[in-house]
Amino acid sequence: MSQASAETATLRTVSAFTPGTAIPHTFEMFLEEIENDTEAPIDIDFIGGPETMPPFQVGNAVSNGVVDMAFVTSAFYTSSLPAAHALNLTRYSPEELRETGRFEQLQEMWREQMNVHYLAYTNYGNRYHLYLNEPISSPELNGLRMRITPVYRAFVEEMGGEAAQTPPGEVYTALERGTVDGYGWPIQGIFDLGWQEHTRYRVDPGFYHVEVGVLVNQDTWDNLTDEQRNYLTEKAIWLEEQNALNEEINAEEERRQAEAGIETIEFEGEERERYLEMAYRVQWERLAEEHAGNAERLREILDSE
Ligand code: 173
Repeated sequence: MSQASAETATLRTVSAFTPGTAIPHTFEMFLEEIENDTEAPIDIDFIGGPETMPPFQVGNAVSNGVVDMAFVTSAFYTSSLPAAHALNLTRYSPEELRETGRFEQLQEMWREQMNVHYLAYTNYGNRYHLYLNEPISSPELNGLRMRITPVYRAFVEEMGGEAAQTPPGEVYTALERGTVDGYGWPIQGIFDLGWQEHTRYRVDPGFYHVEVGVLVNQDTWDNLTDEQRNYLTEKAIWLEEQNALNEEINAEEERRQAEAGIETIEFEGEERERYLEMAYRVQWERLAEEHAGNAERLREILDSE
């Protein structure tokens, strides 16, 4: 961080998602808000997206201070904070997390384990789906190879699919070459990188809550003035309010996907309930197996009454 004057701090910022696409849409509104505010005690030096830094390295970069701020999903930094992607399984909205003190517990954990301040939870209200090029008639993926991140791995494997992890930037080529039969991705954004050209089906319902966070390096955060921290926190709450836009955006994406000829494979009734129940159960189980301590702590914060 550079301190131009006592009043203004400049935060070097990266994004794990391509600028101008659906996922960073509200984050870019937040950057613009700050940029357009002539009174802002914060300057943002936006360095760029995945073209400037591989998405799975962004968490590490904000953790060790190579950058001051990052827009990144928890599934991309599980090597820095194991089980971080339990955030996707939250029973509570960001607003409810804040009201009940759970947000502070998350911040404590992110500070202790990753040396970052968890500033804002974006993309809540957006949901993950499976997309396929082969039809299925029940929640089974036997013989199918799916592009995944840690968000989808346990669920895909539980259904008998083979899981292949790639960053978003490699999905198009994998589909074009047929090295995968499908992929996991939110309802928003498949048009941004041209994936509709190689997508025949979307599986409904969507599952989990998409989480993409704004993280600030903890040393940077500690060196800000109270005024600067309060300013960023206010803007973060404003940013989380923009999650309300997702309902309408989701509907528009569904419409566009149908128009592009993507058919829906929809599980209904009891099968739908079983599909959703399985999604949550197998992910909590996987997290508990692999990272018992963090999984237990996160389950208490995100999933307890
Ligand atoms: O599929 C992914 O790359 C992924 O895990 C993700 C997470 C949040 C938003 C978009 C994609």
